[in-house]
Amino acid sequence: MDDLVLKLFSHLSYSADAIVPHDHVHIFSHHDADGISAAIILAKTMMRCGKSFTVSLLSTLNDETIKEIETCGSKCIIIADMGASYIGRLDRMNADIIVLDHHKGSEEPKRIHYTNPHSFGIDGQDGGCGASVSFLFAIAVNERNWDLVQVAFAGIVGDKQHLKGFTGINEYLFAEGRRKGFIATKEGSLIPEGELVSSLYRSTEPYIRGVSGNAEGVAALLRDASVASTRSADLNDAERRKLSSLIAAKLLKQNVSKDVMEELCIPSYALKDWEMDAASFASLLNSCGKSGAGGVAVGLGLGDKKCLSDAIVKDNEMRNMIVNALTEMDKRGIEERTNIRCFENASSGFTGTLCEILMRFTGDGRRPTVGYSVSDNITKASARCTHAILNKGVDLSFAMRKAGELAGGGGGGHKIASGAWFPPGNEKLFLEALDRIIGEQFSATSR
Ligand SMILES: [Mn+2]
Repeated sequence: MDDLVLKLFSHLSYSADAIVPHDHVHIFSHHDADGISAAIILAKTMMRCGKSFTVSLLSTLNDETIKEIETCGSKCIIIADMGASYIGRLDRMNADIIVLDHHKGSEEPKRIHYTNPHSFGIDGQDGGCGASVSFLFAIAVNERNWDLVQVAFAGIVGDKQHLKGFTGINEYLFAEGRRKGFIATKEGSLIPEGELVSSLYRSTEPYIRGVSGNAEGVAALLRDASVASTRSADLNDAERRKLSSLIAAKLLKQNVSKDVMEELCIPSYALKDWEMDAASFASLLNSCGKSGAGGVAVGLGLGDKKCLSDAIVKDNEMRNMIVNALTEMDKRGIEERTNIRCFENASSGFTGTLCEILMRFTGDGRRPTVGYSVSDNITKASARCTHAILNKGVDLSFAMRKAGELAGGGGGGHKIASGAWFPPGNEKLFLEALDRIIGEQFSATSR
């Protein structure tokens, strides 16, 4: 174990002691793939200690949802993948509290147990996520929990911490997880896993123009590649070569950047006990969490077969919905402004996901992409950019907050991924402000 990870780990052994006197633990976590992976790891750890537990998944931790924690009545509470921005308030609660977060916070606790990679010189952006910290907690409770490293990998991949190689906690988990035989790397591929017709139809990693969301396009591609196999695992070498070069040619034609092509070719991580790779596991958890079926996701993580089949159905529904929205948007065309590209999404909930896919697979990659959805009383916007755009001086967190405020609302988030909200009717005002602010950020660095 690297020195920094070792320090973080020994800090966690104190947190592990804190659960000993309690028979019941209430686990709160975030409803995305990382948060749910963390919740599964913690729930399984409690089960193995013979403790009863409750899991609550929150879409976000704010002044409203923190009340759920304050009134849950449990004497022992674990909060994963969130909490860093409420340390002071959690400190004043009358319970044994353990916070396992990786988002930047500014407060230090006086009383509660709080572990965050940022406090140990490890970058929580890519060196450790909610699931990685929760996993270290699990092995601080008992070495026998090492098998749960497989679940942690769904969180790591779900939070996209694997794209630039492993560092920090993740580097240790990868090396040990592989050595112990829980994780195996498989060569990356442009061909999606599973039954070819449906997986190509739903493919968004990559989004292949004219194939994703297009049944005739899928049939034509398979015909052109002379593929007779029906599953990706059964492809022979010639079929595999032909199919991936045809996909690569299509991606180049739609101007996919070298960086994105490289990301598509990174290895996938096969999980020994799960008959799937980490990305598929993350997708199941994410789809359940985002469609309000977090319980199904936790259930599958605890080994329930019915939950697993329900989750597969939900995941397929969600991915169909996303790919249909994408093809629709791609057909309609994205509005190109001077410094941003923008689109309106009819249904909210996955605008950020659409932004990211449209940016990486349909744009020239030089401008941030922003999407918004209008409902009765609020318009919500999500924006995404790339590392290359960040290097040109763009800070979406600042720009989205400022433009949101100018449109009568607010916003914020990360430099690379951010959100904003404002009253409906102010979309034009918001987009103009955002376009101008991002233009200022671009020109401040080029000067
Ligand atoms: Mn996370």
